[in-house]
Amino acid sequence: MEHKYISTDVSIFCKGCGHQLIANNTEKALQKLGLKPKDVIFVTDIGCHGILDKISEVHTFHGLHGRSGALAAGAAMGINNPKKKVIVFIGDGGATIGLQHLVDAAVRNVNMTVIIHNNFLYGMTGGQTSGLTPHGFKTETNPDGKQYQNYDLSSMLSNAGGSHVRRLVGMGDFSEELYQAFKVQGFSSVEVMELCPSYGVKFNTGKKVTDFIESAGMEVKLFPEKIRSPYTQNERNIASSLFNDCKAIPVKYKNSLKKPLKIVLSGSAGEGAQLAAELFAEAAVASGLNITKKGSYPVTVGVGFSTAELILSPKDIQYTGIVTPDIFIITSNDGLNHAKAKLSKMKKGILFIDSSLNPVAVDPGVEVIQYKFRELATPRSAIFLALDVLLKYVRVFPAEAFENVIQNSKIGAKFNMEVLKKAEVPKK
Ligand SMILES: Cc1ncc(C[n+]2csc(CCOP(=O)(O)OP(=O)(O)O)c2C)c(N)n1
Ligand code: SF4
Repeated sequence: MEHKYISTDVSIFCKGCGHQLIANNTEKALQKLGLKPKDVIFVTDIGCHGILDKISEVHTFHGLHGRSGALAAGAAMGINNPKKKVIVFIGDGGATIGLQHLVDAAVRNVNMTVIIHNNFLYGMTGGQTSGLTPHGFKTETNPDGKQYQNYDLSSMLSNAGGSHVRRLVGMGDFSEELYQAFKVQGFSSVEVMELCPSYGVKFNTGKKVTDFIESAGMEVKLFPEKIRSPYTQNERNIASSLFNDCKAIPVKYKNSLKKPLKIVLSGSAGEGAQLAAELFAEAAVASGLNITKKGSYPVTVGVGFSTAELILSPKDIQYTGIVTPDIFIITSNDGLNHAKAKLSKMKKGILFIDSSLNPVAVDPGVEVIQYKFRELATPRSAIFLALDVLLKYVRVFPAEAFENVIQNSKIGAKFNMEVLKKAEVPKK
């Protein structure tokens, strides 16, 4: 087995849940497809099916309930690369909420596969009725059975023009059917019919999934395939995209990093934390490292905290979250207040903190470096100075790389480089 996409040795759903079978069959189908895990993107959303993220070993994006279809369509159109595979995992509840997104993706024949986990109810919230719940099916909200018909999602997606649309009963090995769908260039969907053992079976004792499929007149089949081109680059080019203007950054510097390094910057909105992190990331790439950057700030973008999380690594970075940082930089009171919870998890590493801030209690294993970042560099450039001092102190890549990136950036002309160049390095 060359690659792994889902850790199927861990069971994350209730015992007997069909979602686990979908996960297992997806893993098998992807094995057959043979893409590198880096070329596979799972888009999930809210619901039991969405906890698949926990055991995924590919790119994942978890969206709002019902929105995975739209998010995946955006990703697929933006990536616009037939060698990448975008797969949506959505429940019947989510498919009800995001129906138009799915239909629209089929209309455009967006290059993605949608796996609909149709257990006829909202599983995660206790078994309520969804738009795909068949007539007569009993749920938490319709204990006497739903009084009207479900809509036939697969028929709708097929009629909308999706290249490859299939409905199947989620039992045994259906990896070949998933593989056939994954292979399609264009829109494909597999509606997997299952019963939720925790609610569906409990409310509908003695009934089988096939009883409801039959009484609703839903066909279990591959719907007539459409020979259509997928939504293509020509159409995408006329729209703006985050992927336009991406430039390759040549490697000019060396680094000494042997394992991932997790850095959190925490300052105030309007004081450059996000830009500093982006320029730092560019310098890290120019030093041959992989890096991820996540930004977080309140919706009121001009006030309050602004934090950035950076992971640097000599190897691929599979997960971009930071639970325990190795290095924390705090340059303002807003930053300090926001940082407290995460800071309390640190048992070792380094805290660079502005000297003007009140002392903060940290684990004795954490080295604390107080520095006059705000006073020496002004509040607007304090985080830049802090990152420069960090590089000179821990020496993962040359501070020169960061300084050059700043100088060549949009703020370069006005930036006081002297304050970085003259920065004193704390004594070890
Ligand atoms: C916009 C929004 N509405 C409602 C909820 C509450 N909610 C969480 S999970 C869920 C049910 C999910 O059901 P389904 O999509 O069928 O997936 P399943 O749990 O059956 O896999 C709901 C309604 C939510 N999280 N977000
Ligand atoms: S509640 Fe139902 S859908 Fe959710 S994991 Fe349990 S069995 Fe599966």
